[in-house]
Amino acid sequence: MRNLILTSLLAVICIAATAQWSRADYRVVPLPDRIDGIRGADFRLTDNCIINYPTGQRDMERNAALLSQYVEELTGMHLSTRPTVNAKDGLGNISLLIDPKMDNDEGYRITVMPRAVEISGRTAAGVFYGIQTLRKSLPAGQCPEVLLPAAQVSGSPQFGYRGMHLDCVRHFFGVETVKRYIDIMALHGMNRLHWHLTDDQGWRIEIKKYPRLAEVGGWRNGTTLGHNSPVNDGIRYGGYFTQEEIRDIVRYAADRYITIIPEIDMPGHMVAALTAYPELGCTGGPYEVWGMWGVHDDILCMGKDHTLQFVQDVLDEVMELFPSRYIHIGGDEAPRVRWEQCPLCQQRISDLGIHRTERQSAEALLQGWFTTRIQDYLSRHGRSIIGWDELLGCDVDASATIMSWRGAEPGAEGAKLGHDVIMSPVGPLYFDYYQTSNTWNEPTAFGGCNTLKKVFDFEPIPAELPEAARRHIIGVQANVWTEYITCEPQIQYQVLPRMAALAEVQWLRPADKDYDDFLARLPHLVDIYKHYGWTYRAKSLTEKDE
Ligand code: TNX
Repeated sequence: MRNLILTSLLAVICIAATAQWSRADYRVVPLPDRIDGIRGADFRLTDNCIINYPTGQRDMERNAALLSQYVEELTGMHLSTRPTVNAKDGLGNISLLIDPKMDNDEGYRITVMPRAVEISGRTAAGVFYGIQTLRKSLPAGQCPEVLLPAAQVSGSPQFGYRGMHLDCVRHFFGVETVKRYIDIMALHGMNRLHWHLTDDQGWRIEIKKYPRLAEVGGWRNGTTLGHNSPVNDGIRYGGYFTQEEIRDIVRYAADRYITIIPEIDMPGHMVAALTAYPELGCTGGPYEVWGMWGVHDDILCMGKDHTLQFVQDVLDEVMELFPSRYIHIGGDEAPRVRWEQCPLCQQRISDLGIHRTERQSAEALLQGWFTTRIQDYLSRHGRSIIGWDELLGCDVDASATIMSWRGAEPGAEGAKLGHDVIMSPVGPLYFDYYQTSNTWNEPTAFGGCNTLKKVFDFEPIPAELPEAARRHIIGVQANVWTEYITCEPQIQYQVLPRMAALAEVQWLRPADKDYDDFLARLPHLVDIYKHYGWTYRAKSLTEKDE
């Protein structure tokens, strides 16, 4: 008898414990705009539930499959999916629905009723964000049943452009790592991957017309140790993505509503290409794929028609691979010392009738001329350019989107001039920077100190920006340069949990942001990181911001 009582007591305690563990909590990261309780019992999510999607809609079918995959990864429950046949299908199940009456293209609404769950969006992308919110509200760990409190939960992003950048040049990361990066972005509700594919230290995209770009330009003979020390490891290093791999990654991202924006940096950061095709430079070389970090004096020669042809040919293949409306053409850190000395570049300046102004050198205007040609070429193909904020100094047309990296001020200036702007200032959005001022025992980083709180507190729309310019701030992005990041766990360490703070910046209206509240919601998201085996900086959850 005593045994029986004890066992029953134990059972009750166990059930109570599991019940607590297996209740969904909709206060996820990024926080939904509204969570309104509905009267009635919890919905019981078990593996008897089916995920319905509208018949004949491929993207909704994929959404259903992804929801099923996420639930299984987190809880072990296997939910099957099926096209909806009639309204009764909803009973006891989860239904994915398109609701044209919703106003934000990427907004979502989750309605949890005692006997049915509906995830709606104006578009399939919106439904996907609803799926992410539901996913993040689940416990991470084996459980046979989750109780979903009856409620209506809705959210919509503040910015249409919610980006992360990844430099696959300074160090090379393969298909699997990029796909996992995309998974991490999807979990955080982000939709643009700015993929840095070419630079002085390597050319990482196969171009059929110029095979030496990847074959020769894809490899360097060694890498400097430390922050540009005189010691080079002498180890040949490199790699590149084949076009087939790129297509695969682009599709993988698109399935998760992430557009990949490729960056082909020009006219600077081109030493890898010059090594492969020395005639593209002013001096004719020889050049060597660079094993140091920083800004190199050798850039594309503007005096040769061949250079312009080369760039267009490369962009033809890039456009073929990437359906993105935007192509990032770099434009940063292009020293003009070679152009100043190069007779062909000087000839071009005089042929074009370029004259220096009080503000700009003739060579700065030459970069403007080049950029405008590329911009025209791409726009004839229905594409638009994004360039780094240096473009503002080259008199480019206002239809160029500016990526503000040397602070938020260039972005504010650009917006006033009528450019669309993406904010990704070094402080606090360079995730290759340290996350603490106490750098002892941190993995080597570029420098700086961009804490979790600084990221959270960032306001992409500067307070003093005039009303008319505010709508030009179309988005916000964090950048991950990889001079000092050599492997995937280190990428994850640099971005997690700072991406969580960025997600709140991208999704929430400023008045809804609350750091303490964010910190209270973060541990559950971190449980999900742990569950997936991702590396993250645990100290950021507890340390006081200096
Ligand atoms: C500046 S951001 C660069 C990159 C470096 C980065 C390091 C930009 C347009 N140029 O080439 O990798 O700093 O943080």
